[in-house]
Amino acid sequence: KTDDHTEVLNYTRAHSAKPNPAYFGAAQGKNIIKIHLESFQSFLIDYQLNGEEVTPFLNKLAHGQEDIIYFDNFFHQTGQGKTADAELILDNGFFGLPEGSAFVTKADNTYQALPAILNQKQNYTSAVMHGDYKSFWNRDQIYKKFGIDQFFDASSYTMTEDNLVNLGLKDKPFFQESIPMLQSLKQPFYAHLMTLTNHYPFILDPDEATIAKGTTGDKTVDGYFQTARYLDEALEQFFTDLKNAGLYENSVIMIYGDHNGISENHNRAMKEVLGKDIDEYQNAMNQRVPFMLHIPGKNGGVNHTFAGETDVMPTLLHLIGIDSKEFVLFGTDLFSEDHDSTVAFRDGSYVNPEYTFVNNSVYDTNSGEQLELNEETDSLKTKVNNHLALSDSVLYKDLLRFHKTPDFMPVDPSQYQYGMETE
Ligand code: GP9
Ligand code: MN
Repeated sequence: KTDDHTEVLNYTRAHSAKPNPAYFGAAQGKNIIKIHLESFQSFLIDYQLNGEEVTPFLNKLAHGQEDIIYFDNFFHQTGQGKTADAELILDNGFFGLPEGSAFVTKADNTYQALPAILNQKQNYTSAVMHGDYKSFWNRDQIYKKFGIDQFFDASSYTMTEDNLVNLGLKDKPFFQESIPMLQSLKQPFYAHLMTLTNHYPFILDPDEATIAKGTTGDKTVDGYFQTARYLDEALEQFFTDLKNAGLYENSVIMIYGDHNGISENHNRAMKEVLGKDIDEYQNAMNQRVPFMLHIPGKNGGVNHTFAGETDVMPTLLHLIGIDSKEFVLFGTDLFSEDHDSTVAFRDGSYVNPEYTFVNNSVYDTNSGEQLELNEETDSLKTKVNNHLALSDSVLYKDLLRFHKTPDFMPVDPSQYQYGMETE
């Protein structure tokens, strides 16, 4: 119904944050290289295992090397759709579903996704690169709805047995083989590179491991350090290769962790790793994932703003010089003075600089001390539930069918094809 569309639109328009003039259009015409760090949690940054840094390159980036802006209070907002939820959120600015994966169940919906918007408004081309087969998570169907021009899936890479571990292609050959693909794209481009090695069950060939395993006795947690180190090395090489290929200078580099890698089933081992009890407060803190941005011409450093994955799309649109307010987006620009720093989790929990609300209990975000529920935490709870419900109605009721906005045409999925069609 169009009433539902109006209700959502009134909400997202009122909630949206106006751009920061110092950042609006700052990256206009630049390529966007978006790097997905599979299952990477922020606790790894600066973590020392037996006195040794686990991810030395990412640590340098987190401390401003390469003029990277590191957001150290950034949280994932995914649900059961895991990677697919992270992709959905980052490219559409609303949440995945409370159950299942919208990539699979809502592929027939209408979308107004970032790749299509960048294409229509600023003439960008788009590509996704990933060392798994194209139908996983129904990507080959939904990417057409997002207007993704090219999808380099496993069939574009060297998938020999030596090159495979965990869910697919190892990150080192993946990045290496992606360079010529990036060079083949018409500029400016929006390219999304999705890594895979740091994925459950976190296995790595011993001859490729350059750090010892953890010593908790929990195989998952112990292996996680080795695959995270491998990813870190792959990323460092990729930065070098991007520079040598002449692709670094003219590009925004965006790095993000999609969701947690270590679930609550591993609390005993994580207590040993972090040196503190993993109660529900600490579990919420553990949902931090890195978010990093290199914007040509801007200085790097640590930014402590509380934010989540829904905030990425409005931030990118503004950096490219596109007003986010005309689209149906639930996050707010990270650089805006009006940024909303309450981060909603998929299950209705939330975190902001003051309060961490989980399972109807509230904690001081800084100290972890339990607090009494109060008027403010109650009203935030209502606000978060309403926020999630309105986001869900976009998907459940396919509301973008009704959303018309200037200079944006509905995407025609039949215009896109990825390799040989099998269906
Ligand atoms: C598979 C990869 C992993 O292609 O994206 O997905 P996940 O298991 O993290 O959802
Ligand atoms: Mn994932």
